[in-house]
Amino acid sequence: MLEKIKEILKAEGLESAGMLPISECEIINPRLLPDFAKSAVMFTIPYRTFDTPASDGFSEYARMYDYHKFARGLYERIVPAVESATVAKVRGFCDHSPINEKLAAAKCGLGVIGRNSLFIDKRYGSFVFLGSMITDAECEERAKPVEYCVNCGRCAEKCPGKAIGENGIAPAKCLSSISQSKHRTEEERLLLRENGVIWGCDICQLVCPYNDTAERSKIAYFKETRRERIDKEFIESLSKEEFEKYAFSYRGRKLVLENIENASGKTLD
Ligand code: B12
Repeated sequence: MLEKIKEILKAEGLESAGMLPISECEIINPRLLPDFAKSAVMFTIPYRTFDTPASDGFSEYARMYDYHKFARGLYERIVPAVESATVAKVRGFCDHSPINEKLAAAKCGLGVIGRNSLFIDKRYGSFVFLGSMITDAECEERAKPVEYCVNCGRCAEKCPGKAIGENGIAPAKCLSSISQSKHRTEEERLLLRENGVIWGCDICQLVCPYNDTAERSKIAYFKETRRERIDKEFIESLSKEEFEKYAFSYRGRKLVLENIENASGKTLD
């Protein structure tokens, strides 16, 4: 079963996949869990295409077309193929998923969990998105023991919000979370400004030694849509339809522009 699914994913340029029983997954959003769920297929979607990181305040995932849309298109193509190849019921997720995707990928043995709480793929480092397919097939694979990074501590040391502790990240202190929030304190705005953060944050990934030797993504969707520079003029110039192709659109254009203004050092009302 897993071998057939791997072949289908490989034809899409996705080379790393594993499977585990649903009982081994941490359910974080029970309402999304299909009632037929018996197993989860996890796979990685590499998105690092850069050599030198951009410095305009937009994190890597935000400077290319939205990965949720990539996943939607992918599932439209592969779910029917997986169902007919395996006679199983399948539902695809990415991010908005019933399970803790990082933990599930680690339990499939695809890589390790970093101190920054992110999943680190063996070949592509942490700049990978995770896709999950929940199926009604009995799982022949056993969950692997979770492996962790070497704990060099660089991510915790460099995290501007001091969000990384011994037990993972405190989401409320993570600048990625703060940048996406419509309600933040003046202190949080200052933290964004001082660190030039506009949308999402990659600091804990950029300092991670596992990313030093990571391979680059070969996926055309990310390679072709990545923008080297994003600024106020660019955001303002986008039509509604173009704007909505980016992941940052979900909070509206006003917040993105407000964040750009904030990072430029201007005081906001
Ligand atoms: C909610 C969420 C966020 C939130 C909160 C993150 C969090 N750790 O809770 C915010 C907005 C901060 C966020 C940011 C990012 N995210 Co996010 N996110 C998710 C989502 C939807 C759920 C995560 C979750 O709740 N997991 C379950 C919790 C229980 O586990 P945990 O994440 O390990 O959380 C632990 C800590 O938070 C800790 N904890 C809780 N409170 C406190 C308090 C203190 C003081 C301490 C020390 C610890 C602590 O306990 C938890 C259990 O061990 C997943 C998709 C999914 N369905 O899994 C994507 C996901 C994890 N995100 C992803 C990405 C890409 C990012 C960003 C890199 C985006 C960016 N560039 O800004 C950043 C990275 C920040 C980071 N270092 O984690 C990818 C990660 C891929 C990978 N390689 O691992 C995922 C898997 C989405 C996907 N399908 O690709 N994310």
